[in-house]
Amino acid sequence: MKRLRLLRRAAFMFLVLAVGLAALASCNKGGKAGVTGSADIKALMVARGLTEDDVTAALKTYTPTGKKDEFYLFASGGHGGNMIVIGVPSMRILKYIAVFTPEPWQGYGFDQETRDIIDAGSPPGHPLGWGDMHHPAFSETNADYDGQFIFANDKANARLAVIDLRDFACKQIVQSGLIQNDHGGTFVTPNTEYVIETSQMAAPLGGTYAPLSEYNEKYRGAQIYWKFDRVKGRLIKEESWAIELPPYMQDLADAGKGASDGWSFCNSVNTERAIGDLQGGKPALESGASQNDMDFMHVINWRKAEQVVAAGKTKTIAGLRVISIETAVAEGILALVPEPKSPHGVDIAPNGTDIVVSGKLDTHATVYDFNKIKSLMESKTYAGTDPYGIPILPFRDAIRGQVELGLGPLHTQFDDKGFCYTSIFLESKVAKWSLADLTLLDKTSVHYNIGHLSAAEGDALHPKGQYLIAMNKWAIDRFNGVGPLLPQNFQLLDISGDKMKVLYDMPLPLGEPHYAQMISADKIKTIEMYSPVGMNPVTMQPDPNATTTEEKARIERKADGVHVYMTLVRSHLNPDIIEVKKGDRVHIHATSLEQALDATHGFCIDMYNVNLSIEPGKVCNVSFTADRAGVFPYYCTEFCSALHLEMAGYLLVKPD
Ligand code: RUQ
Ligand code: CUA
Repeated sequence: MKRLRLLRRAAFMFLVLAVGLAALASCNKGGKAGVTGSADIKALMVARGLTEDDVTAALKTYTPTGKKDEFYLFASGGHGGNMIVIGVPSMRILKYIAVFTPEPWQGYGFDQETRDIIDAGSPPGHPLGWGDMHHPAFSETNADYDGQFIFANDKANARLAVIDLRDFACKQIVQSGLIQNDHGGTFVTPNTEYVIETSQMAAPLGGTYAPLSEYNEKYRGAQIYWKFDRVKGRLIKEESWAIELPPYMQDLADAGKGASDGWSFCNSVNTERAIGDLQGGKPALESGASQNDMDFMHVINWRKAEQVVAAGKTKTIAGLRVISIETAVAEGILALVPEPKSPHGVDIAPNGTDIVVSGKLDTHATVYDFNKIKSLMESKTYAGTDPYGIPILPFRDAIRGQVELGLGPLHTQFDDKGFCYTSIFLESKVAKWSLADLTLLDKTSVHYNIGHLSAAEGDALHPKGQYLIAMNKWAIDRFNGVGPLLPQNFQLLDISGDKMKVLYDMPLPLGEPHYAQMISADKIKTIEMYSPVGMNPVTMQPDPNATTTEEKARIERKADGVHVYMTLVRSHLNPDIIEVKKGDRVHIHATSLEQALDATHGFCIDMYNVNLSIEPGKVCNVSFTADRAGVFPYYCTEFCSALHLEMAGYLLVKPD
């Protein structure tokens, strides 16, 4: 089997090389290599059943060893709770970044630092063991990705995470206490002033109780503006605020840019305010929420809302300053615009004025004109108000036009040439259309059930074009079977020409990715190690428990237990024998003395669930109670050197 696979791989590499040579030879007429090459290629193509299109696609994605990718794709890992980093166009997985879910290889959720991160976003005393990551968003400078941070939301528990792109590690998780879950996150304002998070299921704000019979009066949505401190790399709750919204099911949002900078837009479904209740003989939520022909986009002037907050016109709920609907209406910072049936996705075009919304139960993409919306708000030209007194702008006067795309349009991305790409869920297609003339130009089949799509920097001020990823749910027949739980399928499309072309299928077998953002690789500047020795990876500051030279390695008995100041360097741990008494609290402070890129160590203690990843220069702290007597070997878990197996020691727990 293995030999067959190797042979096949060798054959394919040869094919690719040969096609390359053939291409060269045909430019350089008279070259003999092309003739032989093309005969061999033909034979290989026949043997493997490949068409010319297949070979062309292979040539566009195949990335030989040592060659790097042009783009990074950061995809949410759905209920895997992690973020998946993929190179484009090779589609090679580069890293799973542990975020909402503990992950042993990275030691995430095992050392004190990362446990604290997870705990901070969990209900007190109830650490959450998973999350449902939905929408990643890069930090931005002047509305373009800057490659410094990426944020993501956990829809299930209304948490937000901050990931530092210097070391591809999660540094912070927050939960507001205001809302119960959040589909509409994360969206970043053009200079990362705020990270926007919006509730999905309405509930009494602040996590209190009210019966569903009081849904219309007591249940509310909210949009939270999390203040981001770029220097600290942290979301600051004390400087954040929220705006109360009606109990519609708020959906995705987007922050304005260019002309619409200072504004945000959030669609909603269930303006019917249905609550389900099948047991009570009422229609299911899905049908109750799909009665109206129009739902509402929420238009928010956040720049003005900021001033309302500064003027103290807020109430405090769960420690967060909240602008009430009443105040928002009185201050003219909130309006609604009708949106065709069950909208999904609201995407601001690079021009800053076109706002693209798709209706899941409508065949069009509707393009709103920000300037029209703004002047309707300024002139107070309303078509009415909703039950909460929020002005509704007239639909026809707010739009620039519509384009018919197909059944179930969802999300739109943009390229560098003025084209839009919209996912068409029910048809399993991507539609390419012209923003200027609102005309459909091309449609290509993807496989299948496409949700989001992601073009290179495709929602920034300056999209890059070239590639697009179709994020398809459930790869039913694309790959070898793995049982009933199907992987997802990311398809790479070439969008550089007039017609889109599918180049590559990539199974994604961990969680259900929702959205991804793609960034030019040259914007990502990673560190190679934590430097100088003794850095705390979360604070990126020297750790107070660091042991910066091996001479300082020691064991100290203190009032709160046994402290082990350990160093790791190829290929030994010091101390390599730890003796404690049964019942002792043990605190390990492990410091890597390495300052080379290829020198990661790990540390585990058998049967005590202790597991750390200690990259060069890093400090990890972990505490446990030695509640079982016996002899417990410990060792380094990374294959770090020829004598890696000998990088080990003993924990001796003496019986009473
Ligand atoms: S949503 S498939 Cu969860 Cu991002 Cu549109
Ligand atoms: Cu250090 Cu293996």
